[in-house]
Amino acid sequence: MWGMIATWRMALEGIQKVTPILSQEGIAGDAIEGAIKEVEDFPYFKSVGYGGLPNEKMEVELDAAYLDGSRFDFGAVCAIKNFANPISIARELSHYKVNNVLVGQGAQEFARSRHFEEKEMLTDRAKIHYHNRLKDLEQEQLSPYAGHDTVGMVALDTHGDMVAGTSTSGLFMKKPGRVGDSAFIGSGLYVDSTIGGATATGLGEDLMKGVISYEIVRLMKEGLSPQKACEKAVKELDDRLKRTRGEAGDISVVAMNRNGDFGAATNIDNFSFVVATKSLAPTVFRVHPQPDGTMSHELASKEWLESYLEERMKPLEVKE
Ligand code: SD4
Repeated sequence: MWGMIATWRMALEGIQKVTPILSQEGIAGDAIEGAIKEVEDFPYFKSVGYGGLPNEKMEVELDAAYLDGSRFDFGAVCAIKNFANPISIARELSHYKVNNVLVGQGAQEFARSRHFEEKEMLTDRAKIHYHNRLKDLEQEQLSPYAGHDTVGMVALDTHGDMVAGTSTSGLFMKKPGRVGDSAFIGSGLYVDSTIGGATATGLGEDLMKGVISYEIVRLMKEGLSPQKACEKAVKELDDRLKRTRGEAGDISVVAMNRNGDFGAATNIDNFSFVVATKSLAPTVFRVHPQPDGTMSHELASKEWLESYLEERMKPLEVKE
């Protein structure tokens, strides 16, 4: 068996690219790194890698993490600037015994010393988004946190090894130095090859409070299917936050177990995910929460897939 699951439709091309690695008995780590790099390199996905949306000071600061669920190797970079592929740097850091999580300048110095590709990650398109958001904020008092899509993935290879990875520019207009859940083991991602793995996207500040990826893996260990584990973890965190704080941020998750069974759940309307297994070509599903806390997974239509890309690639007008 092999399989791979990822947050959001934007992971489709990356997953399509790496499924041959998994089907030809390659390793999960190479599939995760290869697929996430594909998302990082695509300039129109505005919350991951190149073209990622900047912070308040119009600087692109990126978070990424890599966890090997067999060896329990973990690496992460936080608020790193001007490197093309944070996921590769996180994977490299996972190979060491200590110094596995590096932030800001320390992460950049490490990446430079290992000759990772340096790149100006702020695109002209992202500058227009920044400018327009400032205009919107002036006029409509929009939340600076609206609009964000992190890529998170879990892969299972034919050797039974599992790996998880994340990459994000975090929240648009975040404070410099802000780090979300994506870089934190247990929150943005978790995987144990003897059980399964999970990864999250949404409002990092809230996702962390439920250590949600770990919670999903823990529920799978108790015997829940990936789908039931995702549903239960999302519902409990959403309820808990609403009860105490009156509101819950966006919470969306995907999971896969060691048999290649998968699940996805969300508390929002427009979450999508990509999954591929030995018996399922890379496929995009949209997730619709039901009133009873269960989810329906709808196969994304051709029209929906096309309009997703069109929307992201359409010319941007600079707001006056
Ligand atoms: C963060 N969780 O930095 C990330 C953002 C995200 O979909 O997932 N957006 O809080």
